Amino acid sequence: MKLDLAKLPMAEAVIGFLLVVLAVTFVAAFSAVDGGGGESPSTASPSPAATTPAASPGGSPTPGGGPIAVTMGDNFFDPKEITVPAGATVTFGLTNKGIAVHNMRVAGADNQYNSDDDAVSDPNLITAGQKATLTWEAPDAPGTYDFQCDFHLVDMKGTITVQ
Ligand SMILES: [Cu+2]
Repeated sequence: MKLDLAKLPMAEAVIGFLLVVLAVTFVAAFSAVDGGGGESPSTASPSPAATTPAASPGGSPTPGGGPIAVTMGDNFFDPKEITVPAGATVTFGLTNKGIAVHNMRVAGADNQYNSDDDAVSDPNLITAGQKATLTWEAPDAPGTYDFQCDFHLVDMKGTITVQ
């Protein structure tokens, strides 16, 4: 009996305390929504997906402008047909959106691979998700010049039209 008498007021105190906490929490939550107090960090607008101005999309050649965006997939280039002005120094902005390792090699003015005038992406091995660049001096002579991925010779190739 003594235990019960001792416990009962304790239980009441605990329940009362919890009710007070509950009430305070409710009032605080309500006032936060209503008043929008400066202390509340939840009102700060979370914008994790802020629009980051990436390299100009579209992949359209921009003579004399920024890099020409070329996407690498498994196993293809997009675009695979590119047109640049004769004699121009063009930079390709490469992005490997595939899983496999890729690269880009442009046959030079002789349109032969692995001769001295090839242009190769930097870095030469572009892993999944990685970006790279390739700067190429377009020949003065109009024509069509081949490019390829050294790792996927059969199906990963394209042409650059110099005009
Ligand atoms: Cu490849």
